Amino acid sequence: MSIGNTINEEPSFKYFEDKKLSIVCAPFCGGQGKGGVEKGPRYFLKNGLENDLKDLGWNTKVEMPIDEMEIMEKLKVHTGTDFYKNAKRPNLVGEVSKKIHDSVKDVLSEDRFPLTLGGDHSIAIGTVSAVLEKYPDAGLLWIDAHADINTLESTDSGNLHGCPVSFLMGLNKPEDTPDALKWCPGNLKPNKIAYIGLRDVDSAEKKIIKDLGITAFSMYHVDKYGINKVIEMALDAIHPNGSGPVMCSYDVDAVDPLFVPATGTPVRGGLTLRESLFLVERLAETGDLVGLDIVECNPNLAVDDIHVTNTISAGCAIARCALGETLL
Ligand SMILES: [Mn+2]
Repeated sequence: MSIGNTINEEPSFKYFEDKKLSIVCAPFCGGQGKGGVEKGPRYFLKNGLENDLKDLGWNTKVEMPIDEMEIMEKLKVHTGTDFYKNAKRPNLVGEVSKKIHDSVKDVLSEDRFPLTLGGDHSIAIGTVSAVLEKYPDAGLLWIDAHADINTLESTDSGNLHGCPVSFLMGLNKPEDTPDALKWCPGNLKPNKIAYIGLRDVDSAEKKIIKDLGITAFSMYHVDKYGINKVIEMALDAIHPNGSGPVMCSYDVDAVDPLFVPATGTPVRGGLTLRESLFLVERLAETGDLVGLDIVECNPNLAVDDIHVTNTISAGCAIARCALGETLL
């Protein structure tokens, strides 16, 4: 395996040598039913994330492609009226993810690294699409307790934060795709995505993953092989020739709820805090990272202030480690 050749034990960013970065705020909760996840970007920034990234040598900017108050007003209108089959608010998700897409596209056109802060995971329809436009050969690491690959036909909950991968891969029939989501090219290939952290996968999703031969490492594999080996196998799957651009879409529910309690769909038996951080430290070490999402921090779901602090500080640490922070 040639991944070993890229090990240099120091973070590097081949595609962003000028170390310019934009924090793209995506305060959106319409891909699921629980209010509060739209507060994520505000809490990350309040926790000092931008300064932390400056301290790591990044020239930073903050982008606000969607207006939180406006979205909350639209949410009231769309909830109860915006349906497609079982899917809830597809037109709002489509409209918002397109705005996120356009922002990430602009960020990349300025050779800035896109760090997108959710918001729920439906926003990744926008971020990943934009990264694939700039880097058509990019591989995607989807770090999550869930596979988020339900189609409009297979989703039980109707919450579109459980469906972004199906849109990215074009798995929904054109006649099933709501107008507002038709902009998404859906050209992510099954051999260009790898999952890490799965432990709550619907039976329809298991079938899709098996039928398409998608590389998926559940918590079983993390236990069996260890996190480093799993990351290397995941990178090898999306870039069999050894290296290439890597986008990471990181749902904080991949992390065990002991460490990240304030998230919408927690599942026990997840990554430890160190495994969660090592994962992105290891990605930074490859130098191949071209984009990062951190999604699903929901301060409203914390039962006390310590839950909020633990969740937000874990999210910020994931961002810092992905962007060059090291222990020594
Ligand atoms: Mn997710």
